[in-house]
Amino acid sequence: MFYKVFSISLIFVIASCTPESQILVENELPINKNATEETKALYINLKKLSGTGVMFGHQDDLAYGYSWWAEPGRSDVKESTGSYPAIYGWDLGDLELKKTSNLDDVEFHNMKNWIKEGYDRGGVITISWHMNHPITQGNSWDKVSAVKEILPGQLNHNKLINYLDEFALFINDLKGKNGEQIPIIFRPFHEHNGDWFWWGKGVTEEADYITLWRFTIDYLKDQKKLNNLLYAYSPDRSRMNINNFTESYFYGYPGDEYVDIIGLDNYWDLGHPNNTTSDKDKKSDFIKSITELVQIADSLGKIPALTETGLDGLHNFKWWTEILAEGLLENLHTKRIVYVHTWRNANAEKYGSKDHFFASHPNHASASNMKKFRDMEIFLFEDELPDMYK
Ligand code: BMA
Repeated sequence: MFYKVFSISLIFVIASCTPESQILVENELPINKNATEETKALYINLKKLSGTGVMFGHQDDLAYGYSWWAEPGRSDVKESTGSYPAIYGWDLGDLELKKTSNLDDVEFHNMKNWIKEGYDRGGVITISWHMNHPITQGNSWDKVSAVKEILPGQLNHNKLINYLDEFALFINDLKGKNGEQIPIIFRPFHEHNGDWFWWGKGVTEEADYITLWRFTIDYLKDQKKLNNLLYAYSPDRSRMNINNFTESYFYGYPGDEYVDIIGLDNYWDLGHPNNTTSDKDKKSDFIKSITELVQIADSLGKIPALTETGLDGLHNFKWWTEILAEGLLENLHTKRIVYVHTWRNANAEKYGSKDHFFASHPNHASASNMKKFRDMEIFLFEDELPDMYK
């Protein structure tokens, strides 16, 4: 495996210097061969970006911030750095229950408009889904077996179908100015190697997870004819063996025909409070995780991304440059990650006692450091993006 990963990535690096390879990339397609023109363009442009720029993303960026709620035009990222993020993340949890707002109180009607707004400005949209438990009425964190029971032929399969139908209705409503479907990076059933979601390890068997993933993608693609989705796979670093990263990465991997983006959620190496290893080891583990992630993506001809990261509460005011940027600038591989996506800035009033935010808000002591990060050439915010849809 290592030999294969190494040799193929070497070929890719050499090839990526030649004009021929540019032609090769342009002819490449996402897993959905019927993807819309804009979705194909996004796929190619993400690939081309690798090595030239790293896009910055933020969850729920336009919906609310640390000290405001649903105020048009606002964004903690913009107010801290001068630009909106390049990637906008949204979560559909509770949509499947036909609720009008998601699990974090973002109204779906508004979410659709914010998705359109970000896309119209040239931003890239990613969607995750904290899907509620399909059987118990519990939420995503209800660790009761469900995956086996909702697979094709099983008693509760219709629950999954109903949920996916709700999803398709939502996605079909996302259209750009010319009536085109807005391309979306969809990241379903994330962090499946963790033991906290009902689709995760310990509750769900690996083979059942793979079947769930494949069924979901086939259904959305072939039955619902959604041709504007790219698919991101994103295990969580905290449950991976860093000395055996590549092998542990593939736990639950649904196969090359089912994944466009080789993602990783890594909070663990970037200051997660439960990680008690030394700062030096955290840094080298972070670098190792991203280096190998990029090597895996290269070996498969796919797109590497840090699909979730951040330091909750940003108590290290220099986290942006000293932890995130330093790790990502380490070597030729780490620099080739295509985007980094930070989690939400929970509204302090709504969220209650404890701070829960991952991007700087303008009055926080980390804001000037985030601005420094934003000013580094390699990190791309919305106002620095090339046209991602042509
Ligand atoms: C978690 C936390 C929760 C939130 C959930 C879905 O990481 O931020 O507060 O409800 O994500 O966004």
